[in-house]
Amino acid sequence: VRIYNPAEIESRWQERWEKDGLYHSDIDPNKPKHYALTMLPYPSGNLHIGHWYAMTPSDARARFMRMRGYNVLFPMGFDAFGLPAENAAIKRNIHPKEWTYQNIDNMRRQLKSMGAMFDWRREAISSDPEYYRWTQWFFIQFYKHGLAYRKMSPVDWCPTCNTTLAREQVWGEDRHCERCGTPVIKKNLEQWFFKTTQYAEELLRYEGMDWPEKVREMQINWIGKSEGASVIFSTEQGDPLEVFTTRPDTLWGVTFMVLAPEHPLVEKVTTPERKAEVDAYVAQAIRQSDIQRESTEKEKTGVFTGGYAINPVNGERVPIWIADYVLMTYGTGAIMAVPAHDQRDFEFARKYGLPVRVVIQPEDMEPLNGDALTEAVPAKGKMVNSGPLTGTPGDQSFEAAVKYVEQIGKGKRAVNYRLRDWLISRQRYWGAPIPMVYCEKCGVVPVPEDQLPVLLPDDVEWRPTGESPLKLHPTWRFTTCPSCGGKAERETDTMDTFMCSSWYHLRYLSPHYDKGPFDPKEYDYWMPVDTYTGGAEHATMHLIYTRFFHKACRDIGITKGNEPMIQLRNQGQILGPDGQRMSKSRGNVVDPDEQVRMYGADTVRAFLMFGYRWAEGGPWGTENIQGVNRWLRRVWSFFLDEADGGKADEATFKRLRRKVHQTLRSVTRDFEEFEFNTIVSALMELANEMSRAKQNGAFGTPVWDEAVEIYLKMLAPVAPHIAEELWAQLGKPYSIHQQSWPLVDEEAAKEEEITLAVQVNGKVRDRLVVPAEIDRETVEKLALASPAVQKFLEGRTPRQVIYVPGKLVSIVG
Ligand code: ANZ
Ligand code: ZN
Repeated sequence: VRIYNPAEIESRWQERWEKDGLYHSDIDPNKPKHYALTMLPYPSGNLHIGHWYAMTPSDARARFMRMRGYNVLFPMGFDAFGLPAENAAIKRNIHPKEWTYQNIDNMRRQLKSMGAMFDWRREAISSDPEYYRWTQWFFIQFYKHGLAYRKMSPVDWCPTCNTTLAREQVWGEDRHCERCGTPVIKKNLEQWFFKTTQYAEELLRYEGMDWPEKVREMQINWIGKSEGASVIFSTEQGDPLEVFTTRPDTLWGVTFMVLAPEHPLVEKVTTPERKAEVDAYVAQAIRQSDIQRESTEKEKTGVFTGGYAINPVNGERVPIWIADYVLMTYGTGAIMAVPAHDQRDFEFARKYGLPVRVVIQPEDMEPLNGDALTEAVPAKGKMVNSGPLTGTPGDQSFEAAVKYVEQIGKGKRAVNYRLRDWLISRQRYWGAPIPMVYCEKCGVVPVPEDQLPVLLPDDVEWRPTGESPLKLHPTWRFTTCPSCGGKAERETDTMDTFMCSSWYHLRYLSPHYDKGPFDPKEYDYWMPVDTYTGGAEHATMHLIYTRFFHKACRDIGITKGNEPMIQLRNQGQILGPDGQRMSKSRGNVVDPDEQVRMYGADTVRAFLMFGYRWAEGGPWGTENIQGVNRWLRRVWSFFLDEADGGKADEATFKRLRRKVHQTLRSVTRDFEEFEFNTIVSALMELANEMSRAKQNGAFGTPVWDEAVEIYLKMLAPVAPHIAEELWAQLGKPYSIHQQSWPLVDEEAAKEEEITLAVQVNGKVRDRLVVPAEIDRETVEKLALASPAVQKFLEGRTPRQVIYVPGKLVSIVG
C-alpha cells in the first residue's frame, strides 16, 4: 500500500508545475479569456488563515474556469507601500524597505504553499520603482486633465511629536496621539486631491455589473446623493449666506441659522461682545472628527454669534449661531434651521430656548403647535403659515417651493453628494512620491514623464523627527525647475496607497513593460476583470477608488469600457474556535503554515471550502478539518487499493453512473455560483457511493474508470496536488490540470422513474410516473391533485390517504 503523504506529494508537484510553467497564461486569441482577480495582500509579515480563505476558493474557481476551456489569468502581487512598514520599522529599527521586502519573500513562499495557479511571471509589487513610476505617471495624467488639484485642507496633527497623524493613529473619544497620548489638533496644509466627485453620478450606476447588492448599497450610501435646493439668505451686513436644504418647503419655518464653526463668515458676523465665547467654541470644535460631530447621540452644543440673517422668502431677521453638528465639509457649511421639522434643529432650539414654528401639517395628524411639540415632525404634509404657498399639498410642496425661490432669484434646485474628493497627500516616507515640483517663477510643474520615476531615496531618517522624512533629506528635496531650470523644490508628500491598489490589476498585465503602465495588447485581450474576489470591508474605499480611477482613465483615453470589474464576490470571515475575531491578544489565531504542516495544503483548502458558506465564514473547527483530512485519505486508498473481486450487476452500474453524473451536474453549478461547501460535501457523498459500488464488484470496470476520472477532475480545483498524484498513479497523462471539465450525461443522471397506481375507494382511477426516491408527502400531494382523483372524490375531503411505497396510493373518501 502506498501511504498518502501530503508533504512529499505537494512539494513535488509544486516544483514540477513551476518547472513546466503549467500556470503561465499568455494571450491566446483562439480561446475565450477569463481574468480572475483576487485582492492582493499587504506584506505585513505572514499570511493568515483569512488570506487562505479568500484565495484558495478563488483559485479553485479559476482552475474550474480553466478546465471549462477558458484561458485564465490569475495573478498575484503585493500592495507594499504604507504606514505599517514605517511603524514596524521604527519599532524594530529596520529600514521600511528592508522590512517590506523580507516580508514579501516570506509571504511569497507561503502563497506558493497553497498550490494555487498564480502566474508568478506577472507578479507586481507596488513599491518597486518600475511599478510606482507608472503610479506617478497616472498622477500626472490626472493633473494634466484637470482631475488633480491642490487646496488647503486640515490634517490631524500631534503638537508634541510635531507630526501629522493618519486616521488610524488617532485614538479614543478624546482623539489623542497613538505615540504620546497628546490630544491632536487640526492643522491646515496644502494637499493634493482627485476629483472623485466629478464622477459621483456615474458611480451610482452599475449597468452590466454583477456585484453583490450589499456592496452596491454601501457604495450608494457612501456617495450619499441628496436632492434639494440651494437658497441664498443674506447676513445683516449684506453678505450672501448660501445654504443647502432638502426641504425648501420648510423655508417659512426657519427660526435661526447655524454656521459650521469653520465657516468663513463666522468672524464677520460675530459681534465684539460674543467674540471670546465664539473663539473658544471654534477652538474646541475643530479638534473633533466629522464622525464625532455627526453622531446623533451627542448632545447638541453651540453659541450665538450676535449676528443676524435675512430670510429671502419673508424678510424675517433670524439669529445666526455656530454649532459643531453643522459640518464644513458638506453642502455649504451653513444651514437654515427649522426646528419644527428637523430633529437636530429641534434639540438645539429646545436647549437654547429658540422658537419652534410649524409650517408643515401632515394630513393624518392633529393640528400641530410648535410650543407643544416634544420632537420634530419631519414628515411631508400641507404647507401652513407659509405666505403665498400656504395650502400647497405635501406632494407638490417641494416643487412649488423650488419654483418660488427660483422666481424671486434667491436659489435653485441642487444636488449634493456625501462623497468627497479624494485626498491623495500623505506626509509619509514609505509611499510613491508625488511627482510635482514647485518653482518660484513657474509655480506648480509636473516632473517630465521621461524623468519618472521620482525615486524614493533610501537614505532618509525614517524615525520620528517631527517632519516628513523627505522634507528633511538634505539633497532630494531641492531640484531644478523642469520648465525654467531655476531653483525649485520637490513635493515632499507621498501618495495614498489606495492609489497604488487602484490599478494593480492593470500592472499584472505586463509588470515589466516600460513604454506605459501596461501593454495595450495585453489590455485588449484580458480586460475587463471578469471575476474579482475579496473582502467586503473594501466595499467603499478601494472599490470606489478603483472604479473612479478606471472612469477617469477612460475619459483621458487610457482605458476602455466603463467599469474595471464585471463580477464581484465577497467571502466572509474566519473567526477563532471561540467565535471571536482572530487576534494575537486573544490567542485564538490559527496559523495556516502549521495547518499545512499537520494536514497538507489540500486538506486546508478543502476544509476552508467545506466548512463554511464562502460568503458567510464562521469559527475555525478543529474537528471538521480532521474529518476532511480523513475523506482525502479514504479517497486515496480506495482509488488505489485493488478490490477483492466479485462481479457487479447492471443495477450497480446504473446506480453508480447516475450518482456520478448527478454529482457532476451539481458540482458544476456550485462552482459557477461560488457555493464551495456543497461541492465538497457532494464529493464526499459520491465517495461513499463509489465505495459501495466497489464492494459490489465495480472496481476495474469501465464504469468504475469513468467514475474515477470524473471524480478526480472534480477534485482537481479543490485539492490540486492529490488529484494530480492519483491521476498519475492511475497512469493517466500529465497533467490533470490541463484536462477539460467533463460533460454531464443527462441520460445517465436521470432519476429512475416508477409508475404508481392511484385508487379512489378501492378502484384504480389514475397512474402517476414519479422519481423512484420520491417522498410520501409529495406523492400524496400529486395524487390528490390528479383531475381523475378529484372527479371521483366529487368534492369530498378524503378521510384517509395511504401510500404503499413503490406501488400505489390509496385514497378513501
Ligand atoms: C432645512 C431642513 C428642514 C432640513 C427639515 C432638513 C429637514 P441630507 O439628506 O443628509 O443631504 N444640512 C445641510 N448641510 C449641512 C451640513 N453641512 N451639516 C449638517 N447638516 C446639514 O441632509 C440635508 C439636510 O441636512 C439639509 O436640509 C440641512 O437641513 C442639513 F425639515 O435644511 B435641512
Ligand atoms: Zn520654474
